[in-house]
Amino acid sequence: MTLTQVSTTPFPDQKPGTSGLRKKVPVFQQPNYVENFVQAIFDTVEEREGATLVVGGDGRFFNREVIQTVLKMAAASGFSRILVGQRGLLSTPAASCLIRKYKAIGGVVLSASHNPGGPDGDFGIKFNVSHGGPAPETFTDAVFQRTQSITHYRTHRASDIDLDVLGETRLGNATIQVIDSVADYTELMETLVDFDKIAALFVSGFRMRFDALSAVTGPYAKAILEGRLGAPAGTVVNGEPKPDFGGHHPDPNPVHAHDLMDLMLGPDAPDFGAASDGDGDRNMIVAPGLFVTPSDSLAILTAHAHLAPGYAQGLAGVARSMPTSRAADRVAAKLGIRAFETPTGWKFFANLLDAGLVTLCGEESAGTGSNHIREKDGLWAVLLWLNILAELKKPADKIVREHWAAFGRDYYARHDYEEIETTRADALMAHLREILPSLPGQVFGGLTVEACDDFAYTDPVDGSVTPRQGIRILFKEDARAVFRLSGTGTAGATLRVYLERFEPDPRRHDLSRQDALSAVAEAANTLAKIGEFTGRSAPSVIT
Ligand code: G16
Repeated sequence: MTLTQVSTTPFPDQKPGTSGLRKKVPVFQQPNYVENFVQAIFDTVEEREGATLVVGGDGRFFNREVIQTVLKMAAASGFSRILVGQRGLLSTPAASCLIRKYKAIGGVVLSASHNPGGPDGDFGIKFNVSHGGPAPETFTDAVFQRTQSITHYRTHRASDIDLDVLGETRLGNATIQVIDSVADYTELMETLVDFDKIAALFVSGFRMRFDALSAVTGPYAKAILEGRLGAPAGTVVNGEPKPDFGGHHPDPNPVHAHDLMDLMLGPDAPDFGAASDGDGDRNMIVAPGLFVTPSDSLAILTAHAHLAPGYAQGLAGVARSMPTSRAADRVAAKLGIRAFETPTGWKFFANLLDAGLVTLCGEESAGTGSNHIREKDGLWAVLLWLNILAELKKPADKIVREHWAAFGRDYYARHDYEEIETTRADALMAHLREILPSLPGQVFGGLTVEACDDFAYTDPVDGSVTPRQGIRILFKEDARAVFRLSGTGTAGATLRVYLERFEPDPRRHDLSRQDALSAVAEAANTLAKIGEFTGRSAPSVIT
């Protein structure tokens, strides 16, 4: 085993986005590509000497190889203890939990989240800082700067670490510890939700299906739902993480989790359905015969969280990303707690959570979380739902309908136009920004524009301002359309159009989402000239 310094030259494209560096697998497979980026991260972690580092990934294609590279480079870069998940697996929320519990300086998480995997799929590397959440922009900017001037990286020439067996190995001055990927996370869940109550629910005959989409949550869901809570074997399906996710697109929405949707909307639906994504931070909730939008799920969890032991004291506040529907705001108003609207991206919640301003937060993109870690947490959301179901002893669909009856229903849908040319997408956004001042008072699709802006966020904790976070258009008819470009795609640009309309009248809570939102969709299409700019006549995905 020798410590070596290897010469290298910069790659121009290593700029991390919202969730780290995401590219196609073949890009990461170029010689030195991974090493350059990892060294740039380590060089940016100033206090790494003698510190603890967490390492893991979502098991996608190339995970094991990159884990070995990261471990050898971390040992050569001064970290003294490196915790790595068994088989190289750690869900993003489990990594966040470990960083906090073991006071690590941070963690390297290998994942492209909900993006597809396999040899031609996506790969990603992200760094989470000592509070357990995604690195702030100051950090990722510094990493990018470093990638542009890198001349060498450090590593140990050593044989691979056995990732399958729990235990410790010395590598130079560092100790590498292969840890149980699930144990610490399970322990944390036990402090938040009532395992006994949920176990009693399963004993009473309650049945659910959890679809792990052949991604990382499988081992966690099996250990907790089937192992600890006594759900029957087979409750967790697609529970073995596979390098190509078994051909699944591990994005838990009605389109990609269609098997679960078919079951839940069919005659043999169990009492509850749930799914999670590639790295385990997103969740999808389905009641019998009824898909629960992530925006509604956040609102319902906010209304009932006090029923779980971890939230029995009540909530400090709730935060949602701007494109998420306003359903949670209505609950916050009733509870008399604060509600915050942040830009898309989990890092904006971290400041609010650290300052104790909010307890729960969530996003339309199926991320829900609380102050227990600094990431969204798919399985946690499912467990909190189960705790609420066990307490209320009502069918899940009834809980949703009663919620609408009490607060009104926010009809909601997202239209994605994927892989459009970047120049076309940029032109559409520029067009919107140009016409914004003239929109108020104009009528589109029978709806009148009341107000509109390009969302800018002032962080209530540190006062920092984040401009240009998406176009919001409010209509007098209590409807809203939001336009923004995705920050997580790896090919071309993805335009996201978020459509929403509030319906207070319970007699109108059973419309199809399409019917309820057709006027808003028409208004959005017309005013943004979507067809003209994208060259598409319909969205690629509607969720
Ligand atoms: C990441 C962020 C999320 C955010 C999402 C937005 O999710 O962590 O907070 O909602 O990106 O994606 P887009 O920019 O494509 O709309 P993940 O699960 O990819 O890490």
